[in-house]
Amino acid sequence: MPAYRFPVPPASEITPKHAILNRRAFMAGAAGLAVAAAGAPVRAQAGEMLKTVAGPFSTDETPNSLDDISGYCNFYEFGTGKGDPAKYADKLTTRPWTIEVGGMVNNPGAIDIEDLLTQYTLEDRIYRLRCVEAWSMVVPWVGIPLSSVLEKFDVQGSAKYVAFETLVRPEEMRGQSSTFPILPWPYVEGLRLDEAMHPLTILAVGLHGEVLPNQNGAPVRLVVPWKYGFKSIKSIVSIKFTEEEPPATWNLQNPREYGFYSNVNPTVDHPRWSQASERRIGGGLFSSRIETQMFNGYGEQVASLYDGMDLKKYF
Ligand SMILES: Nc1nc2c(c(=O)[nH]1)N[C@H]1C(S)=C(S)[C@@H](COP(=O)(O)O)O[C@H]1N2
Ligand SMILES: [Mo]
Repeated sequence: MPAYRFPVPPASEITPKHAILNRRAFMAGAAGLAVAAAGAPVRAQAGEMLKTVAGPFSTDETPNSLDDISGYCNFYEFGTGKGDPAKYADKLTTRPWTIEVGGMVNNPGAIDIEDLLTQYTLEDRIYRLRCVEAWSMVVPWVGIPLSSVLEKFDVQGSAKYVAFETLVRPEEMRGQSSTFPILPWPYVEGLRLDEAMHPLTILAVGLHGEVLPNQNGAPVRLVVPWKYGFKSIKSIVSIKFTEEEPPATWNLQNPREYGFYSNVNPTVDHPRWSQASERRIGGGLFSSRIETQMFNGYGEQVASLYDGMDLKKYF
């Protein structure tokens, strides 16, 4: 693989300060309505509107509602049930928050969440999210290309991978305090350098135009739309450049069922179920079954990253 060269964003794409409009008063009214609707999920700390611009690569499919996206989650730090994150993630303190950046870089340092929100252009990116469990959603993320955030750390030429880690804080993450942990903590993930720097790959700080609900990975999570959902690690506190392939939680837990690459691929089944189709969340009992697309529909952008690779072997 050739050494990666960072694209330099034109100055016009860098906005000095982003106003974050406070929508608390409006949301206070909306929250009243949400409580009235029986069973509506709690949206922890959402309510602040982010200033965004339209980003590239959005699908024109209809996005799922904020209630669907924040009510049906995988975030095992808060439990294994799809409703557990919505119930328990409000315990998570998301300020102050920094991501340490290190490993094979010439300028190690940190990313502060306030800087992410104020010093970068926040883009709307409507992406399909395909979970490995064969359900999917359409999520209107608010995010920043990961490559533009990592550029200033000056990656060394011999780096080949990027390793990510989630917060460990059992006092606030009840799934981490259980005697028999369901996963080894911290939750970790990794990407090849060219995958991490691909323009589709974003750090998400919001969805539906608002600050990210805690259960969706506040204050900042990765989104890699052509891979199964579990690669999109939540509540990130560390990013490291490495020469060796980094560990990935589901691959550690069961390497036969979850590979390092985990590209969405309808022709490579999970050992226990088919990956050929998916259930689109939403519409209650009538949620529809649709065909899964190669690379989750992003083949035009990413297929060339895997030229010459046997995707049955590197699943
Ligand atoms: N830290 C952490 N990140 C995580 C997970 C998790 O359990 N812990 N679950 C993953 C899985 S399996 C999926 S499908 C997506 C779900 O994201 P969403 O709940 O925002 O839809 O988050 C991924 N990121
Ligand atoms: Mo998933």
